[in-house]
Amino acid sequence: MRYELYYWPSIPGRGEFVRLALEDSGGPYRDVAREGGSSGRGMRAMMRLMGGFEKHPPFAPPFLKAGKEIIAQTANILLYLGARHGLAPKAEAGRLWIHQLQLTIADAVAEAHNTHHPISVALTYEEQKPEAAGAGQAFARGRIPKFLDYFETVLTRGGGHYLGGARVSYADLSLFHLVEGLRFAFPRAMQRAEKKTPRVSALRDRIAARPRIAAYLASPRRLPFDDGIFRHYPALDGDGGKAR
Ligand SMILES: N[C@@H](CCC(=O)N[C@@H](CS)C(=O)NCC(=O)O)C(=O)O
Repeated sequence: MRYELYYWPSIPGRGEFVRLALEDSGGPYRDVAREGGSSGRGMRAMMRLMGGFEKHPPFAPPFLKAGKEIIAQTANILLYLGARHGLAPKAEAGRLWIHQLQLTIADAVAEAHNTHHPISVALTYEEQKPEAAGAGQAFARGRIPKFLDYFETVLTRGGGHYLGGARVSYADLSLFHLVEGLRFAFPRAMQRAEKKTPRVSALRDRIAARPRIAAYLASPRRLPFDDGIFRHYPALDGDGGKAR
């Protein structure tokens, strides 16, 4: 099956969690909203699916078209892909465990996003800068270490190289992206936190070295971080400076 991924064309964002699973499984896929470049052809196709007459319309990207199915919600898409491409255990207990880890990663992603939009997604960052500085500093101080410690504990207790134990899953690919995003947005906090979570850092390196992922990271398909979910505002990273 040739999958179609739909996600905003200029940021890695939540689309990247799906992209990493698609890249790692090696199957061909279309990144539809990026097609046609500045002509906007791909974006129009994405907006048509969101605003059209689908029986199961997605609320927001990312979503995946697999044959006639349109599947949205990042963790839901990965649940689907994981089962079909050897990126999740076959037994139900294992599948639910990996899904649970993915939902925890989704919680961390939402919190990271909400540091620069603490009042509302509907307002710009500039409209909530003082609140964002407070939210960012609390996230950097308290929540980043808490999330990383949790994944460190999972890796320790699992006794293997991956979150699920001996075999890689989509949750490992997602933890790679979470670490990458947090390093970009909160470099100071991450430098501090990662000193205590060597297994998480080693997992990040192990994923980056997977041949298909390494090839993807070196390709133009990989988008740089900028002003998406993971944004670098020094004042949010606890440098004591003024919010910019
Ligand atoms: N829980 C959803 C969140 C989806 C989401 O918030 N997508 C963002 C981009 S990363 C979006 O376009 N949101 C539009 C909106 O919420 O109005 C998921 O994990 O996929």
